[in-house]
Amino acid sequence: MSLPFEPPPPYDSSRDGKTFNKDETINIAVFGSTGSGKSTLINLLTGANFGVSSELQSCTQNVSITEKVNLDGRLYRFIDTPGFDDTDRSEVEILKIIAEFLGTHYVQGASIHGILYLHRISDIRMGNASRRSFRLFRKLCGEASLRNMVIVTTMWNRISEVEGERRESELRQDDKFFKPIIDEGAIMIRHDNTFPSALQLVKFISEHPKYPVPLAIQIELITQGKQIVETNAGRELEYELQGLSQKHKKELEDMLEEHKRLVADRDRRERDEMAEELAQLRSDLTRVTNELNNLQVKVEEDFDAERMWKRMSREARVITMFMRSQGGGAQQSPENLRFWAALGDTTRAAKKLSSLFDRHPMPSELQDNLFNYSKNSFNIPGRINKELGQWVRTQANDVKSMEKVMEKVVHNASKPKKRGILALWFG
Ligand SMILES: Nc1nc2c(ncn2[C@@H]2O[C@H](COP(=O)(O)OP(=O)(O)OP(=O)(O)O)[C@@H](O)[C@H]2O)c(=O)[nH]1
Ligand SMILES: [Mg+2]
Repeated sequence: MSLPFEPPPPYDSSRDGKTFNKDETINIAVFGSTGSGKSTLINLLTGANFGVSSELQSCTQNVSITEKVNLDGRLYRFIDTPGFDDTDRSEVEILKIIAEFLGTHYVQGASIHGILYLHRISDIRMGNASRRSFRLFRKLCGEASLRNMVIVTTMWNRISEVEGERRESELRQDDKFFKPIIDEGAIMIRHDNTFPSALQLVKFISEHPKYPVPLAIQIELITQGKQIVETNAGRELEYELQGLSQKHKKELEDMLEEHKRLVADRDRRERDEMAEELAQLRSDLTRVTNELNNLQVKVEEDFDAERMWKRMSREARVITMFMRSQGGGAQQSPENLRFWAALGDTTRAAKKLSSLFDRHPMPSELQDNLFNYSKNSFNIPGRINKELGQWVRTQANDVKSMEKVMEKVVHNASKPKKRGILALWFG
C-alpha cells in the first residue's frame, strides 16, 4: 500500500534557525482584510494573475495556491485568501472557505512555512470590523504559528512618512492590535509595492527559518476531528454573533415599545419614520440569526459518514506507516512516538486496533494520559512516551496481520455499503 502523504512531523524547537532544505518548497499563506493588497503582492512575486479589485469591492472569492516560483534560487508557493470583512459574503462563509482549504492542505501533508498578515497603513483607524477580523485570524492561527508570522504594512504611498511612522508605532503598541503577537515573536515589515520590497518579505521567511507548525485550526479540524463551530475561531465567531444578535434584539424591543407609544399618541409622522428603521433592524437581526445557524449547523448525517470514512482511511494509513517504520519491533524513536501520539485521533484508532487484536490492549491509564496530552499539545511527556513505546513493542508481532487489516479497511472504505460496518470499528 503506498502512502498518500507524509504527515507533518511534530514541532521541535531545536530545529528552528536551521535552513530549510534546499529543495523544499516554501509555502507562504497571505491573510489580511479585504483590499489590503494580498493578491497584488502575490501577483508581483509570481507573475500570477489573481484578480485585483478596486478598494470598495472585495475581489478574491476563494483560497488559491500559486504554482511554484523560483525567487533568488529558492522555490515558493503562495496561498491567497479572501478577507474576513468581505463585502459580499459573511464571516461565516469566509471562515468555512478558509478552514476547508487549510484542512485539505494539511491532510495532503503540506506545511505552511510562513504567514504574511497584510495591513493598510493608510487606514485612519482600526474599526470594529478590522479588529474582529484580526481576532478571528489569530484564533485561526493559534499561538505556535506566531513565530512564523510577518505583519506587512501596505499602501505607504498614500500617506506622509511622518504620519505613517506615527501609525506604525501605534500599531506596534496597541494591545488590541499587533502588540500581543509581536511580543510572541511575530515581526512587522513595511512593503512599498515594489518587487524588491516584496522579495525582501519572503526572504525574511526563508532566511529566518522556523520549523513550520500547523495552524491551530488544522489541528482542531483534522487531528481532533472538530466541527468548524467547535474550533477556537468558530467559537470566537459564534460569541461575536451572539453578542450582535442580543444587541439587535434589545434595540428592536426598545423600538417596538416606542412604536406602541407613538400609536397611542396617534403620532403618524414619527411612526412612519420609525417604520423604516424597524425594517432595517429586523433585517439585521435576520441576517445575524441566519449566520449563526449557518455556523452552528453540524455536518449532515450522510456527510458525517463521509468525513468519518476519510478520517478512518487516513488514520489507517498513518498507523500502517508507523508500524512499518518500526520494522516489526525495532526500537521506537521518541520522534516517531511523539508524532504518532500527536495525532490525537490516531490514539483512538490505536485503541480500537488493540481491542481488535484482543491480545495486548493498551492500558487504560495510558490511553487516558495520551488522550489528554495529545488533545492540546505536541509535547507528550517522556514518561508517557516510554510507556507507549513499551506497549507498541508488545504489538510488534502483529505488524503483518495489522497491515492486512489496514489494507482491508482502506479497500472497504471505498465501498459505501461497508461504511456501516466500519463505523462499528471506529465509531
Ligand atoms: N497604493 C497602493 N495600492 C495598493 C497596494 N497594494 C494593493 N493596492 C491596490 O489596492 C487595491 C486592492 O488590492 P487587492 O490586491 O485586490 O487586495 P486584496 O487584499 O487581494 O483584496 P480582497 O481580494 O478583496 O481580499 C487594488 O486597487 C490595488 O491596486 C499598495 O501597496 N499600495
Ligand atoms: Mg485578493
